[in-house]
Amino acid sequence: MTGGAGFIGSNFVRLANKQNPDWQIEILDKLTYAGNPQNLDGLDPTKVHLTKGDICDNELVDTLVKDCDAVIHFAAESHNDNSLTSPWPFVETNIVGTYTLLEAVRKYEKRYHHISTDEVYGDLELDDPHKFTEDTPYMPSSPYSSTKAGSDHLVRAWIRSFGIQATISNCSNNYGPYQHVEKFIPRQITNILLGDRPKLYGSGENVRDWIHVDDHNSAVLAILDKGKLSETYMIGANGEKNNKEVLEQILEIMGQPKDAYDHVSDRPGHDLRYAIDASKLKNELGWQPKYTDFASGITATIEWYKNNRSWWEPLKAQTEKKYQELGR
Ligand code: NAD
Ligand code: TDX
Repeated sequence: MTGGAGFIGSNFVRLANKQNPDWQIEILDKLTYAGNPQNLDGLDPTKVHLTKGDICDNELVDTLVKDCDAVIHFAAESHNDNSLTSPWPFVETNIVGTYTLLEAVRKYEKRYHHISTDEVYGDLELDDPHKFTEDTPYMPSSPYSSTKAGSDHLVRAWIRSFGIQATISNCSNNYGPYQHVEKFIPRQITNILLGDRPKLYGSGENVRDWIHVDDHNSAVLAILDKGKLSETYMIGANGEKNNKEVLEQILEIMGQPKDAYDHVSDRPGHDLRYAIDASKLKNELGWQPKYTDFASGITATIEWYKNNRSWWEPLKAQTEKKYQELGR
């Protein structure tokens, strides 16, 4: 798998190792600012191995893919705000990196699963009765989402033109342990823990469809196990909430007044709403989310950040400096 030292990837390694203790998991990760080998601490080194390297390095990718049974591709440049200030790493990793993996799985005829996002479909109006499905047309808004859309198109073309054995999943916003402090939920929790005020972009009416990271990953395992080749699956857990509601809930759980935050300038091109219809995954593969109560999922996540200050404190100053420069 790629990107196993990042947020979702490292949680995937833990879950996969627990559910399939016989699997040998080889991780390829560049260890960018978003990757941390400590995220894999405590895992059995005879079962989980990390190779530091770039998914754009075709010789390295060739060597690793040759010896595996399946490739699960999590690695990406993943943060929208970064894509607005420096888009090139997004084009390189998300598009050229995916191309490099696809060429290797084509050469060695390996099973491939592609991790993607709901952001490839653009955004919805707040009152739109429709949600994103596997048939929603692509309409990405940001450099991040457009490079993820580009990578999805490469996978679809490699399936149709070369017959590779692949599946794609498009998931909504994840939360849970090990998420970088640049992202919305960890940024606000860690601000509060440091005595700083949380920062809400614009009016805070933007809606995200929150899913616990373990539910995303259990869906990926279900697709690997039972998914139909060439198919795309939407992953979501009916977790729609606007940013203001999420922030107020975090403040309340952490014993702060509900209005103890700052409104800051909005993200350019900010998508208004994402919402996922995961019926296909549920009906065809029998998948169900476990974390259906957002309040308890977010409370456990807050506890994790309280108890793991040494994990996030070294990341905080530099992340906030970048936001300060952006006025956000
Ligand atoms: P992350 O930024 O936390 O982790 C990304 C990982 O990829 C890091 O370990 C990083 O070192 C590695 N990486 C980056 N560039 C690389 C390269 N060129 N070669 C090798 N490794 C490289 O990201 P995340 O939030 O865990 O997201 C993982 C995947 O899930 C991404 O594909 C993302 O688009 C997708 N996704 C994320 C969310 C979300 O809410 N975070 C939702 C839906 C889909
Ligand atoms: O400080 C903040 N204040 C704020 O109001 C930050 C960092 C964000 N926001 C808003 C912007 C979004 O509406 O919160 C929402 C969530 O922001 P992010 O955590 O940056 O996530 P988003 O842009 O929605 O994208 C995430 O979900 C889909 C992941 O980062 C992507 O990798 C994934 O594809």
